[in-house]
Amino acid sequence: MKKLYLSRTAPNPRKALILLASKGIDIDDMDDLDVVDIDIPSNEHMTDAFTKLNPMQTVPVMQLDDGTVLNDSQAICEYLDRVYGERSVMGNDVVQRAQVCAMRRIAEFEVLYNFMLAFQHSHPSKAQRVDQVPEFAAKSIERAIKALPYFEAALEGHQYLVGDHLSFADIVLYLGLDFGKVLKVNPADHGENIARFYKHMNERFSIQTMAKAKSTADDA
Ligand SMILES: N[C@@H](CCC(=O)N[C@@H](CS)C(=O)NCC(=O)O)C(=O)O
Repeated sequence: MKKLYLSRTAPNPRKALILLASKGIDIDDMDDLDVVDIDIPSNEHMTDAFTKLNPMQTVPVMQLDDGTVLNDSQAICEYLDRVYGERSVMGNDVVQRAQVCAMRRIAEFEVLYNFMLAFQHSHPSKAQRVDQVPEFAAKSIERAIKALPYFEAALEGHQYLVGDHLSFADIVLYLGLDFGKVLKVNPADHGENIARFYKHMNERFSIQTMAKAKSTADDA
């Protein structure tokens, strides 16, 4: 049985959860994959057993049947995309794959990563993990915000960033915008297209919606 170690509220593990959900796959109802919930606030990712699995002490981590360990969200999502579901969210032809890759990297490095840096340098829960430079937080938020007009323009007249279907670039941009809310950056304040995009994605993939889907599945 494959194992996927994750936290359902942290952005990098959420990439895998949303990727599968976007393909109509309920992660808690897969025949060949077990989910192992890791509680970051209580440092479950710092235990000896987990550190042996992933010396980087981060989630998500996936362990395949033969023991192979994938300890990066992009790698795990590439794997999940190829193995599960019909349509690839990484793009369905050479050009689309390249476009999704470009958009995904800009969303990741300019938006999500800068918000994550701001959080790591300002939140008390990260003080032990990060040598915090509090002034860096505001600068990182500024840099993330500076990238938003690019996405506002890309979404003009389009529901998704690449082509007519949801892609992994949309998932990463959504997670970046969603994480920005933790830092009091409201997507609705950064253009009509971003506001519409965020609302649409959030209706499908918010932490609350996905938790509800899980509890409904559990209740059934
Ligand atoms: N490169 C890694 C980064 C993963 C990462 O930073 N995960 C965060 C959650 S979003 C984590 O595990 N943080 C643990 C901590 O901050 O102590 C990936 O994309 O998988």
